[in-house]
Amino acid sequence: MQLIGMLDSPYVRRVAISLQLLGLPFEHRSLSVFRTFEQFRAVNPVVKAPTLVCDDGTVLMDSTLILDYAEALAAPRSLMPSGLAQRQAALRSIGLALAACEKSVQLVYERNLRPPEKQHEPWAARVIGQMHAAYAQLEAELAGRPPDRSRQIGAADVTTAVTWYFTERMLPGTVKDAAYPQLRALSAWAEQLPEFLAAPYGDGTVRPRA
Ligand SMILES: N[C@@H](CCC(=O)N[C@@H](CS)C(=O)NCC(=O)O)C(=O)O
Repeated sequence: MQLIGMLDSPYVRRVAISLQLLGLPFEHRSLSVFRTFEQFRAVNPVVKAPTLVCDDGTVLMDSTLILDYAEALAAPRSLMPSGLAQRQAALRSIGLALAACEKSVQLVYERNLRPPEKQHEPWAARVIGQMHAAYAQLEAELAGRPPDRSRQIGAADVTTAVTWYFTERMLPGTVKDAAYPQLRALSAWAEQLPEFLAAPYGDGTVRPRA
């Protein structure tokens, strides 16, 4: 199967890292939804990253739906806990991380795609407030449930770490003074894992481990 999209997208990166953790082989095509719009459109007319072209040619989109398919393919291997309480906690963290991710991406688009005279500061302030609300809740969740570093990283921590890294890289001014020690520690640990190193943030291609 083929994963389409650039690793500077947190959505693409969470899929690239998760597919590796699930042991699923894939080819990565680092197409941009902006710079290579037409090439992307030839694969998926909706031009959404990530896009997954399955082995039978079916085109999937949306990172969470792609990961749902990947989990089914990889079963019984899974990045989600099986116990109900643990699964509920993971789903809550993933929801918070995806909200922080969405708000970060919205702010990047507001800042980078709109001309300065068309930017609407009340909207930006609202989005930044929502992003911090999500990160504050994630920080509290992590404080109560620190990741077990002796075990394989799970789905919630993958999405949280990828999202935090994206915000720090793309919107450094919004989080540099914020005290999120748990998020910073999670990110530092996760970014050293082989699956993260093989899918580095940026415009490169996933480098599968030998
Ligand atoms: N909910 C989607 C969001 C994906 C998304 O918004 N991706 C961005 C790139 S970071 C994109 O495709 N942007 C182009 C567009 O929406 O036109 C997911 O989880 O995959």
